[in-house]
Amino acid sequence: MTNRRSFLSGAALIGAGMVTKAGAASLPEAPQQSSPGSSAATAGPLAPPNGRPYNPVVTLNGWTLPWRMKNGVKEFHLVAEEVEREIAPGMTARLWGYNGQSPGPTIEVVEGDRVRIFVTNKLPEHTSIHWHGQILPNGMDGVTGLTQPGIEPGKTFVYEFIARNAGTFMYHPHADEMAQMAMGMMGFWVTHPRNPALHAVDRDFVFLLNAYDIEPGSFKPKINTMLDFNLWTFNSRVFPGIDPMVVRKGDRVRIRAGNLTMTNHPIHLHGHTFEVTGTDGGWVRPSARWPEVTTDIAVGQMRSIEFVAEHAGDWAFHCHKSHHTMNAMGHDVPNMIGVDHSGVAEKINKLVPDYMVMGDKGGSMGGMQMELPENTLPMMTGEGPFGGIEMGGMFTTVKVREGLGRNDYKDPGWFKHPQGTVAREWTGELPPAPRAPNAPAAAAPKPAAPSGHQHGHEGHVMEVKRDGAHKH
Ligand SMILES: [Cu+2]
Repeated sequence: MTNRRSFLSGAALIGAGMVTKAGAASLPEAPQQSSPGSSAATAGPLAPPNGRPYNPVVTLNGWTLPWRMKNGVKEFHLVAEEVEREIAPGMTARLWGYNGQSPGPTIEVVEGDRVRIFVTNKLPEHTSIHWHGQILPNGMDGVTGLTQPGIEPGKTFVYEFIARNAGTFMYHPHADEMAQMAMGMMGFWVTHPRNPALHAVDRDFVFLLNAYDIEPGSFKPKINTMLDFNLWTFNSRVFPGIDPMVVRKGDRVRIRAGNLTMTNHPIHLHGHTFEVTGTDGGWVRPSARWPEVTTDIAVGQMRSIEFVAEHAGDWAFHCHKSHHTMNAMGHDVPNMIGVDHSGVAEKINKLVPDYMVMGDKGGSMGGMQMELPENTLPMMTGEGPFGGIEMGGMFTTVKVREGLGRNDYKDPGWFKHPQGTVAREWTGELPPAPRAPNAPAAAAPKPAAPSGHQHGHEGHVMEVKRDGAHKH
């Protein structure tokens, strides 16, 4: 089920999708990921064609918005509109977004740039854009009713300010905010340092944490949900639809995430330690950084983490709330582990022929063949080289490989482990496994087939006295 997506180059993307919105008027073009059928592939970095130089970012399953340079001002055009977004192969959502996609395209500028952004509203209700984290004139802050009137359907507004501080930002409506953000209206913004050598990294990935509540079989999110979302997404994608972050061994890597969901996400990287080098307010001084493998990103926050990709492999990267690595269906079921259904299932089958016993050996559904309603996703999914990965939602991998090209972001396939470096079944002698003091004797699970010599006997319990001395 894992796709190897082709990465579009920024140039190809613009060429294919350019749509002139304004005719002969003075609006800059609004490049588009045309919808439906818009690509959810990760576009490669978009090298700046003009203006000050910078090291472009890569938007996970997204793209960067090209601009027009006019008398030294960078002009962008965002169009708020209905879009179709493939959440993962097998499920498409009808969302609201910008320029054909949700999230909208990433905006990249340089510290000190004068920026002019035209916002055209093609939605059925008014909207606005708040430039989350920017230091700007109050009237450019995008809060409907407080700092500007709403942008009515069919109207275009213009925002203009200087991108004062380098760092990591977001944009989203500040109009009917709960509904519009639940529908997918948001985007990433990176202001690069004036000196491209400052904070330079080899690979710089960005994405938003977002969430949807879409009933299996339907297409539109429920917009009044407060906490009980069933699709936890990176850039409106769930695993296995999220591309891997492909890096070259030895690269210095930055991953920036912004949280526009309604709960926090402890984001966890395997196989490496990282430091938080950027927050909502800018760069963290080197003396104030400390090593982590998980960093919590609270609601409304942005975090940049950095690490050197020293260890080759396919390293899991995910939110550590286990429900956030599951897809739609079945968060609200009882714990059936150890419940013996054997007599009951037969009786129920007489009434309900399709009734299945679920969960009596744990929650694993990896091997289960269950017919899903149209347009939804299995809860725990994804095939890896060793079988089912049993993940969904906010999960992907950082794939570290030797000798990749500088701008090569193509999925290299699964990691080939050096011989003898993969966990494997043990069939030799076993050392005794000490158990907690006063633990009841466990009924040892019967092995399916005898597999070599078993040490000890069934029900063998080793007592551990408080002083640490062992006795049988
Ligand atoms: Cu989470």
